[in-house]
Amino acid sequence: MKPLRIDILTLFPQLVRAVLDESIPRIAREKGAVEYHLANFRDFAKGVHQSVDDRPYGGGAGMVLKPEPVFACVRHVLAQDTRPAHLVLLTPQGRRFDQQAAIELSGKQRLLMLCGRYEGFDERIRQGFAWDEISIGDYVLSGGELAALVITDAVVRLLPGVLGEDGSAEEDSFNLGPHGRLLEYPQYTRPVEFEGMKVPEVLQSGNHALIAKWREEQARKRTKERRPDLL
Ligand code: 6GU
Repeated sequence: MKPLRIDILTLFPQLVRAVLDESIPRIAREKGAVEYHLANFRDFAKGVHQSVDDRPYGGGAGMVLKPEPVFACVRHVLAQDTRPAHLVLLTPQGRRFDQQAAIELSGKQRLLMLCGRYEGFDERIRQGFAWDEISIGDYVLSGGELAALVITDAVVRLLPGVLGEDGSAEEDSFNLGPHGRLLEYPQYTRPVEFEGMKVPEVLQSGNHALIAKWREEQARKRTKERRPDLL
């Protein structure tokens, strides 16, 4: 299988690179499951100041991302590969990102993510391409970079071979694991007693049927207490 190609268009490629160079995003790349390409749309801005933003028509606070450098950068990046790209625009106005969306995006051949800054995008950026507009939650970030990294992390860990074949991804909270859409059960490792807190006897019993039953009960209890909306 060809690696998933992820293009991230950002004014802060070093910020993005720093995260992709660690932990699971890095391992995913080293295993050949994904390739990352960063582009800075400031490189496509004209004039000595290479401005990427300007004041909003009609007045108001803040600055707006100009269409020209973004269009030029998106077109340049798209032309670097013939695979069809799924275009993601990071914006708090987008559909809410969740595990289902991560699964969906992990099935694409290529993702192109545009990270905005400032108060917004010129509306013609929206109109110019068939964006999948995505938000990672109801709060305001200063730019799309952290959202693009959240999505990248959630997606690449789902790619075949990245987490190993032990079902780690399947058993995570929110994935359709052995207990359905439930939060994870409590986990323990050695020592068997730490500062007076003991590992439950059942987990030391070696009785796999009993352990599975206990874990399912715990997952249900935890979900009921913390996230009843999932039940
Ligand atoms: Cl995708 N972008 C920004 N700027 N803020 C956000 C967001 C995205 N998702 C939640 N808040």
